[in-house]
Amino acid sequence: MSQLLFPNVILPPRDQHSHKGTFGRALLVGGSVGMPGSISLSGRACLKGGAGLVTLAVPDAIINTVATFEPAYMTWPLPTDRSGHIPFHAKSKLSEKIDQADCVAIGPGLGQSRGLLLLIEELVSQFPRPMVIDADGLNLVAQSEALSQSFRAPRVLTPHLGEFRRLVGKPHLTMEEASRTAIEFADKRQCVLVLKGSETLVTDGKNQWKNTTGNPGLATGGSGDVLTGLITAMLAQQLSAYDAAVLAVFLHGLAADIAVQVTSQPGLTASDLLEFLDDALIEYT
Ligand code: NPW
Ligand code: AMP
Ligand code: MG
Repeated sequence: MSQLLFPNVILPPRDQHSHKGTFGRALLVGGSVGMPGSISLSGRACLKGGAGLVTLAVPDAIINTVATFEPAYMTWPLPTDRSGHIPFHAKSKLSEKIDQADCVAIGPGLGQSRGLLLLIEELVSQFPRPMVIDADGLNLVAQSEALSQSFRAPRVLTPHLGEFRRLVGKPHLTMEEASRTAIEFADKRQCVLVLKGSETLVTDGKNQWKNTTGNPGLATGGSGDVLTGLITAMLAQQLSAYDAAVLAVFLHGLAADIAVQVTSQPGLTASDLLEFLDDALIEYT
């Protein structure tokens, strides 16, 4: 915490007469039977990061569980297929909400199936506004021929090393090699790449931010799902894709650094982390 390098990104102070519509409508798509928690953590982080209205589109089999985790977000039921995932025919139900969204996140706890591959191909190529792609969203992009070209709208991809190896089809990349490849990937595919690790790299191919906040307390299930929600919150508040990713990565790590002043590193959970996002925002602004 001693050598804090603050990013040069401004989250504008809130206008006295602002209202929830001012801070954007975020739609988060994910969850599956067995993984209701991940998308909930993303949704809660999106609220804590300041998005005005947050809706979680999840399989109807888990919607009651997801809704019970947090009263401040809304939920939107999608069908559940026999494997507990969202099927391709959920597209029409989803589009009712997607059309109203200022930004979308897809992937936490989503799982993988043939139907989801087709669904993500449509969403990622057609949604005209910013989108965060994480977790199984990345694994599906990695399998898609149709998504192997440049992205045509702002896209933030948030792989850890394992996910990045799948994305580029190189199972043995070291972190050092991955950092170089990430810059090339972001440049070629016209996206923002967040290569997560102990020193997360954010790049759009031209600019790089090497993050200095965070600690091994973050090495716990769900901490990446929190980051996804936080990036989405920054997009909802109209930061550019690159600035949104940089600020969210910084605040996510800062929250963890503040957290371990009062909890242990092993004892830090992703749910705890949410409670410290406020302190990080206060320290930042
Ligand atoms: P290892 O273990 O080092 O040998 P996966 P996932 C490798 C959901 N979650 N960080 C690693 O190798 C997510 O949202 C739900 C991490 C291993 O082979 C996803 O939808 C939760 N891994 C889904 O689970 C809480 C690294 O990659 C593989 C790595 C699967 O996501 C948990 C692991 O990656 C979770 O968020 C690194 N730096 N480097 C919930 N509460 O609902 C290499 N690996 O298989 O994509 O698993 O990240 O857990
Ligand atoms: P995920 O694997 O998707 O849950 O993401 C894990 C999150 O925790 C990412 O934001 C990582 O950068 C962060 N993280 C994991 N381990 C560490 C570590 N040792 N030091 C700092 N951050 C970490
Ligand atoms: Mg993850």
